[in-house]
Amino acid sequence: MVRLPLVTPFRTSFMTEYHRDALLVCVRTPEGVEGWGECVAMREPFFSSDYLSAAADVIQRFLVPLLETMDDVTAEAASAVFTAVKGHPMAKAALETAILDAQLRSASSPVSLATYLGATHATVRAGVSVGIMDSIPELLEAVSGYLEAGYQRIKLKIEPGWDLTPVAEVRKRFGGDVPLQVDANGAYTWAQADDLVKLDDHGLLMIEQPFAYDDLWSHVRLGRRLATTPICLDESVASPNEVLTAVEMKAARIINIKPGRVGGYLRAKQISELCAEHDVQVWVGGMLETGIGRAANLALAALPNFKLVGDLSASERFFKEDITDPVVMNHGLIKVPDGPGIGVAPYKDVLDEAAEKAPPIVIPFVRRSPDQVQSLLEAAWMGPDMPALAGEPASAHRTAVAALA
Ligand code: NPG
Repeated sequence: MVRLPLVTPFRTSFMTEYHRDALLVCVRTPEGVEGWGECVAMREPFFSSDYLSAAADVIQRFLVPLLETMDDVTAEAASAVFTAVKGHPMAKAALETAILDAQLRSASSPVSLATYLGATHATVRAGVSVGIMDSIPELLEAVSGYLEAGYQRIKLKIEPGWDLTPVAEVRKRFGGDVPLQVDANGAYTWAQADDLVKLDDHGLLMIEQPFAYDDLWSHVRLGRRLATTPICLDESVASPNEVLTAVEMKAARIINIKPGRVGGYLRAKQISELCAEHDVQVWVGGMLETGIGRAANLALAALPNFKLVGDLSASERFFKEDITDPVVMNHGLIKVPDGPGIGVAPYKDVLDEAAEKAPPIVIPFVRRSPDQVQSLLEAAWMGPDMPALAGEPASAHRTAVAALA
């Protein structure tokens, strides 16, 4: 686990972040090649049901044991066996990315994640997400700084009460040509739809996730009332099937693809192809990633279907010091890493410092039969370290579960 202070607090409709706690996953091949992945879950399940300690738990208890049944651990095969575990996409994505990174680095001719995924661009356009602020002058100053720095697209976080005025003021000050979009993180209910309809007059690129993640129907209805502004979905779609449902229902014309939310880069690519078949535009969403996740997101954004500018900003937008070589922006563009794998690795001193605070969890890889894994899973379920079970005899708990069932 690493903790990075944010340069300024980042406020969304669901929380204010002062620092980023990131769970880093490292896999080591028998030859000693390391691969890295970052788990984008937050400490609390406020963005989605994922949260950090649950991700760490599911990786240890369930995902690693599933890998132990495989003869040849590859990211593609891991992605397939991980479907046995329902949900927990951010845990799956972190482990799968670490495996993929190691796999690409240890190939007979090492290849970058961008090349492996099929990237067609060497640079991508930088976009920035601007949090909810205490005042309009503060917001205008922040937006002005980002535009001067060269950001090619501005996303404003909104919530009921912080929507029309900030959008109108940004338009008034910076003009109608600034590529501008808004993101509500599901903060509105259908009763507040009129406010969202008023946003239609401001030439926005999109309104992202205005309603709750499980409220596709309100998105459909809002779409019918908006003359020009497309709706984009984020939290509502975590799998190709959910994307298909949303698209067929006409709940969205745009999808924000976050590799963590959809369970990894392989699924992210698959969803981007599905969207292209249905004429749905896509872009890469950000989750305040450290340099590890940021590097991998850049590779995804370089794929041909990602035509819209993503939440891809320089490391310094969020962190004074990143844990890898920092991601930098030049003239509004960011270079896609071209080294083997994700192209970056965490600085050793950062890892040493993190290890002093909380020792890393090391999981030895033991090859097991499916039966052995089954007993392991049962043992994990009954383990004394399960907080809810502490002190309870296993048989009593078994009875409780049977009674519930
Ligand atoms: O550029 O990394 C970034 C941040 C982009 O606004 C951003 N992310 O809802 O999309 C979001 C939001 C977010 C941040 C969500 C952190 C969850 C955690």
